[in-house]
Amino acid sequence: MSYENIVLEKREGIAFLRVDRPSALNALNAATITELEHAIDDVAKDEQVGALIWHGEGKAFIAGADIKELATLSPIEAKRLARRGQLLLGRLEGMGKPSVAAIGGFALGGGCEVALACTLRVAGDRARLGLPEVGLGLIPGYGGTQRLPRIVGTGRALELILTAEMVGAEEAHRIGLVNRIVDDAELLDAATALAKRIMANGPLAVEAAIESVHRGSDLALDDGLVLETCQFGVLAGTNDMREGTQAFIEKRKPDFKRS
Ligand code: DAK
Repeated sequence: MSYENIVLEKREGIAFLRVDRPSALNALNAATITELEHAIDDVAKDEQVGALIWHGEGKAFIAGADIKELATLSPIEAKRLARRGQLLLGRLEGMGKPSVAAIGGFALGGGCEVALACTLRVAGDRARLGLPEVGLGLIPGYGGTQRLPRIVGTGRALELILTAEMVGAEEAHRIGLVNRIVDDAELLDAATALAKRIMANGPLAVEAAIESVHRGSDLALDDGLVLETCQFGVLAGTNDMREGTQAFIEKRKPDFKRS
């Protein structure tokens, strides 16, 4: 599939996914969602790719769903598009590889929700994040009401959602909405360094840790602990676990094979 609204590049085991509609501040229309579905599927299946970095062209990460298109949708079309967006972000979150949102500029509405579905978030110092949907007579529809409170807590999530106000990078960092802030000029380098740091670890362990944290947050503590022990047991049977422990004993770097 050739892409018109996104660019997908793979370098050194990292997939760089860039939304490329700068004239609309990278707003997500249906055509872009279709391309993103294809790209995420590609990244998820590609054994050579260990991590994804999602970023945006120009002065926005993503300024949300395409409001001009939204205004033309029938309720059924809106429902279908919303479900496709939710499934897309579920696929991103659950693809078994870490993803880093490199947030340069606006990450609003659906754009903020994309960032929330990424494993980690790095913001450029001029980033502006928010969920302005209630100002449009909507509520966040791509998981914002669910993922935001899990990341920043219910009180802060409700404040952001109900006021519809944007926060800058500093405030986003203070409340835990983003993991790191860097100079805008260093955004991609910082996201890449973070992805590489994670990729130096056992990929099966990274996958299991992401799954344990995400699944576990929906479970009672005891059930989450059982999930953790199951993941632990599965990893104990992998070559990567033997390699990781042996490398420690032999005082060398491990060479993980994802097996
Ligand atoms: N959609 C479409 N076009 C957009 C856009 C958007 N979200 N954001 C910006 N643009 C367009 C502008 O219309 C303008 O186009 P032209 O007028 O030049 O043709 C161009 O991008 C540049 O934008 P501005 O001229 O406005 O740039 P400024 O620097 O002055 O302002 C801004 C930047 C980000 C403050 C402003 O553009 C803005 O407020 N944009 C809208 C942000 C927003 O409200 N985003 C949230 C959208 S709501 C659903 C599932 C999910 C969702 C909805 C439904 N289902 C349940 C159905 C998600 C909803 C959302 O994301």
